[in-house]
Amino acid sequence: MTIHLLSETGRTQAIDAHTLGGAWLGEAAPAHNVAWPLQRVRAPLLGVHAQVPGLHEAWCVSAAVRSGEYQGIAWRRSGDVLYGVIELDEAAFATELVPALQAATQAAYARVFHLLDEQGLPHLWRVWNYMANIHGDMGTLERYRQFNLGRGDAFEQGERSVVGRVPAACALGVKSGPLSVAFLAGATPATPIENPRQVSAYEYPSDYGPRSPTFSRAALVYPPGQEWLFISGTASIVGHRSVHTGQLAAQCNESLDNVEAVLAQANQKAKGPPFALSDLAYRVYVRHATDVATAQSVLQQRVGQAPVVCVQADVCRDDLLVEVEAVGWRCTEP
Ligand code: 3EB
Repeated sequence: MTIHLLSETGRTQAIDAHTLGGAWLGEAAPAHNVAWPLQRVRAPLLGVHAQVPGLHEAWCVSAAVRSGEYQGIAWRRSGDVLYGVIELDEAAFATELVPALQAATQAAYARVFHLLDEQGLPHLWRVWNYMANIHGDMGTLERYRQFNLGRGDAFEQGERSVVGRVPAACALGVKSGPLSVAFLAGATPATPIENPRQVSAYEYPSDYGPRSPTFSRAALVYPPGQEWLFISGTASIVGHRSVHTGQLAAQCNESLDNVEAVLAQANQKAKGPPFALSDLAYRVYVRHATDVATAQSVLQQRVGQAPVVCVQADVCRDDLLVEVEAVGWRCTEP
């Protein structure tokens, strides 16, 4: 498995035939349809990539792929790895009992778990979550907290643990659009990694919502002959508290201190030689588009020539200005 960043014109039929799935980053809709499951990340591209209408991040494989559709999930699998995308219109889930976003989230994850069980690939490795208006309903129950209720319930009903062995993830707010969940899953469990500088998200106190978020700080996963490291969305949080409120550069550095700490933990469990910060590929979410130059320069100073894509999105706590996620990979067999 490899990951490719492609402009629309960089795509070819040969690439399409070997793509498990991927994301389209950018505010504009992609000009062409693709046959593979595609998550639209409706977030403006910033910085060095701002000139192109959008970018594909594609997960490519060498073996044959098989495609399917299950209750709104577009999926492809190759061997024992599956990538899927589900986008749900919240309005279709409105009831009087629970908020629509909570119900939609629960339905999305219930369908994902059902598909994965049916396909014999029950282990979620990495999940990408996007939703509109993430800080909405602050007066009652903030929408991100509604999302956490739906996700946690679905994990339990799908007979998945909500602590310990949970997937790497991110959860961001975008301006508009459906609830969008993309995922990579496999036949073998991921090795979850936590950050000693932070309280595990699944143990956050109830100050952050009635149900703690269901994700690990990182996950090591093992497609045949490979080792992949997925570092979850990582922000300026120490313990369980947000730090450096209102200070962008300090939040960037704290986020990278956290990425570094997660990397150190991962390297203790990794099979191959240690991953360095400069070995990873990064996606950075900045709340304010005007912050991108500072964020990009702080980041690039610490990660060197590593690829960085910056987009505008809302980090799930309203006092956080930036969030950094990363992925690393290598072959473990010649
Ligand atoms: C944090 O550390 C920042 O709810 O899936 C990061 C990664 C965050 C994933 C999620 C949330 C999620 O709490 C927010």
